[in-house]
Amino acid sequence: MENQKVEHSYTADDIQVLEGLEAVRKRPGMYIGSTSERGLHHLVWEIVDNSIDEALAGYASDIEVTIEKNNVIRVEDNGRGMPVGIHKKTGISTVETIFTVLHAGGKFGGGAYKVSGGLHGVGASVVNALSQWLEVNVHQDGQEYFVRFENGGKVKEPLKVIGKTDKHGSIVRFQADPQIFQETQIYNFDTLNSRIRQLAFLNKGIKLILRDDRGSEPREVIYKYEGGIREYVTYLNKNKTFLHEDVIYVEGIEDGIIAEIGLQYNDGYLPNIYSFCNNINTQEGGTHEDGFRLALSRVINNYAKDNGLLKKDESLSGDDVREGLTAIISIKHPDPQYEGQTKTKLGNSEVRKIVSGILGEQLEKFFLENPDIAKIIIDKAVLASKARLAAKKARELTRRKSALEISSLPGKLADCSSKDASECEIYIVEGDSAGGSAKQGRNSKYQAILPLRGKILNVEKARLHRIFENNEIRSMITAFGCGIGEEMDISKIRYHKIVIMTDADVDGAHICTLLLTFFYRYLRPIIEGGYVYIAQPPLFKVAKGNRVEYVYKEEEKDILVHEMGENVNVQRYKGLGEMNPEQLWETTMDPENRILKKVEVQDAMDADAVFEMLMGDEVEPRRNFIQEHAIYVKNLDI
Ligand code: TTJ
Repeated sequence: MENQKVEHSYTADDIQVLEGLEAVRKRPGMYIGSTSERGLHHLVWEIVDNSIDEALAGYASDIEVTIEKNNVIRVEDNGRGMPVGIHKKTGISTVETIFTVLHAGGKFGGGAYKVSGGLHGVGASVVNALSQWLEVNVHQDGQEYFVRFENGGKVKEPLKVIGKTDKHGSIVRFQADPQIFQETQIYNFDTLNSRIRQLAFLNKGIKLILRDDRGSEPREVIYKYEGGIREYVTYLNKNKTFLHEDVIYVEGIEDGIIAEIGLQYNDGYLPNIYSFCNNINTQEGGTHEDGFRLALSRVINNYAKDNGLLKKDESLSGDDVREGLTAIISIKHPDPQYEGQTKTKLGNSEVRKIVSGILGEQLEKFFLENPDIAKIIIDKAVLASKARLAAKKARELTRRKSALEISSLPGKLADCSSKDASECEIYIVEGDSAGGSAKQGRNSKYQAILPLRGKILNVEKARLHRIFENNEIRSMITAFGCGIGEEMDISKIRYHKIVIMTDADVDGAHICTLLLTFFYRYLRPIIEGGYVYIAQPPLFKVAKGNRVEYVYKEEEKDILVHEMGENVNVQRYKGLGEMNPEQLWETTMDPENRILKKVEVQDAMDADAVFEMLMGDEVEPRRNFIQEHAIYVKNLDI
């Protein structure tokens, strides 16, 4: 059969279309957040979300993402295939419309829960606008269709049939435009991998494959979780000691809103609760989390009282019932409203009651059917409550000052002379000897130095009053000046840059993780406010004659050595202590030369999530893990 062409003629609409895509190219940040590495990866999610929608609608079971050589991304699903007919409004094929009309994505799906209509759902046309080229293949009703766009979304030739097929589904391939993504066009396997795994957890039964064809050996991971978020909770708790073997799982649907909750208690003290709406991590919480907390407190308190585990006039607080709790709350909503600073707080008020109703009813039933598990959970909450009361009493007895009131600065702190927090920096330095060099090398007007001795306390393993007792932590709290936890006041902070400076080795990365976890758990506003940085000391000093160069990235060493020719001297820095004060200033502290990595909330969350693994007894997996995943090894120029 000869190739068929789909009717096409240019209309006034086409011109408008191109103006729309031009707007995206002019201000890409408005559509994908940024043109950094993060924005680049965003392109992938914009496309994948469409396939997820098709799978959630029940028409696709498999989604495959491939990083091809040259950093071309390919996404394939086995759904119905994007509609190929002429679109009434635009007069061109719907496929072309999807890729050339801004915000068109959501209107063509047909699925009930449009992930692509959510927070990031700016649509496939944005990806097209920001691509050097993009190709679409649709397999549908025996025909294979094809269309290609170039130079930011200009159609090369209208959609046409290119052959026969017995498959069905959609395939999109694109190359990000280097003119737009000037920082990097290289995809990070780990970044794609962790989000794809998360999508597999959040959408049970969908098979998600990630392939990387860039290396000499292709790499492939396949995810398919029949248990969905039940398995997500197991995964998050896998290195912890759980208090009951099976994850408690409830699900329900009401007014078109699907709610799923998985929870399991471990023997730790801090909660690990993550919530999602339409696969988006609602970091600021919202009505689904409120509903969850309401039901959890209500059911546990009622059951405890009814069964004599708690006196009638006593009650367990929210903090008590969440101690050591790992939970995922995932809802799918046809019309989500997001609020908050980062638009990651779910605002739909009807959701509170729906989630609390579903969880309340089913958790109550679960407790009645599993009294032994109910008792374990309630005993844990009662213990938490007792510990909290005891700590409060002890505080009152000794009239210990709250964190905010502790006034005298720690003796180890070499403070800066400026009192203008916006220009002040504090370096938290691993070890006394590096601390000494930093003190000598610093600019004492605006740089303060706080040396830490050895490892800081693992805040995951201690209750709040123990944390207050830890010297290293007390030093940090008093130096920062803003208190911690509930009594924190970010406006009192004494430094707008808090710089973690540790050795560029595994132990250094470990200390960094401990610090990030502490900040994430008890000082989150300093991370959200963008005050936390990680210093990047150089890995090598390369010298020849009078020329001395410092190298911060492993890959750059060989290039430089090659460039400098023969008789070069290469020194590997194993620790900060190997540098004299001048070198430390020059390479790691001088704002003119230094490289600082700004810590994002997600980085701290990751540090927190991998914590147990890092704290385990086995050294080897820990070492490997840190080397593979240490976010603090990635560089960023400031
Ligand atoms: C919409 O309703 C009619 C049948 O097809 C439905 C649809 O759009 N399905 C669909 C779209 N499946 N997969 C996509 C899709 C896949 C990728 C990789 C990219 C885009 C933009 C859409």
